[in-house]
Amino acid sequence: MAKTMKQMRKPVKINPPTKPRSPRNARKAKSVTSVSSVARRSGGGGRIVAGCLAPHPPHLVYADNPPQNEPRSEGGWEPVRWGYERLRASLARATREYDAIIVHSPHWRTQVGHHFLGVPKFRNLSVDPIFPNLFRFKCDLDVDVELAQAIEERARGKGLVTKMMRNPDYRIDYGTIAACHMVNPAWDKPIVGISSNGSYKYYSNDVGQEQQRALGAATREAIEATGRRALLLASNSISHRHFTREGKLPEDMSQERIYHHGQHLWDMHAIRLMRDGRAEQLFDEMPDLIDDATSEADAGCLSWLLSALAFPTYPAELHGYGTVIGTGNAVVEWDPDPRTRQVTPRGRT
Ligand code: 2X7
Ligand code: FE2
Repeated sequence: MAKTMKQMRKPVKINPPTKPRSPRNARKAKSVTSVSSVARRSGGGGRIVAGCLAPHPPHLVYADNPPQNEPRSEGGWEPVRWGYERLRASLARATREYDAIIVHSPHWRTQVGHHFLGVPKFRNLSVDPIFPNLFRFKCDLDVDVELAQAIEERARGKGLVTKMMRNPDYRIDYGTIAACHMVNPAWDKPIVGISSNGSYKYYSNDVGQEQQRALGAATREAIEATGRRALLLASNSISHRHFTREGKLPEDMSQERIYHHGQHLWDMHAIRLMRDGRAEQLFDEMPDLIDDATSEADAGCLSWLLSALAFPTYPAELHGYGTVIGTGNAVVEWDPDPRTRQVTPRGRT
């Protein structure tokens, strides 16, 4: 009954789930438009070069010691940082050039609508409010405002509440910066920043899911219409139960481990679905992942990405996995182009 009440307060009409959720029936009602049919209609020639799960713990940037970040470290969290090395090498292969990075971040939280960075340049100091000891990053970045606007318009056309963020003094959140930095430390590409709308928490997981499905489709259509070669980043951890006390030395890896066995099982299950090419099942199970693993997927980033990629049935490449203060972080890449797709052969995992 509580769920029905919440659905009645839903602000937009985008395919509310009509049956109780279960992995088998949750997405049967409507399938998204296929990539090829949209491309044929737009004739814009744009495409998604890769879609990545690109988690953003500020610890990763701290451990990398880039010149932009003030605090210094002795390293740490290497399994995840090696994953980012592998992802960067994969994206640097021939024919994989991209024009812009589109990043969806949990730490730019907007309660009313989906917001998009709408200022061409930002230069400021971004400080993590929880870990100011680890992340004080001098940010200097360009925004592809035209692409942002194109996504915003299409999202609005699908019934979502949207807004272009035009405040030039806005401080870019660490979820956006950390993911972009780990993927492209040269910062030589413009970005499109997308906020995380609070609908999963304010309404329900199902409402959040449907909004991200629409936002993902809008993103894909805008990329194709504007002719951009785009790299998509979903900036979130998977399981997200984290330590509540920091040790004397944050990078002391003798203290780093998963928080709870159930969290590990959910991380492995989600990764398996990605590697199996079962994106639709992962999308359907997202509400359970969110509730059972206190997952940061309640920000909608991963659901947005799966929708933008039109729910891949091809396998994703896992570049790395590791915990950061107990949270589960996987660096994963989907390559829509079968000519460049490289996937490590699987064992029993
Ligand atoms: O924002 C984060 C996170 N998602 C995971 C781990 C550690 C810190 O911050
Ligand atoms: Fe986070």
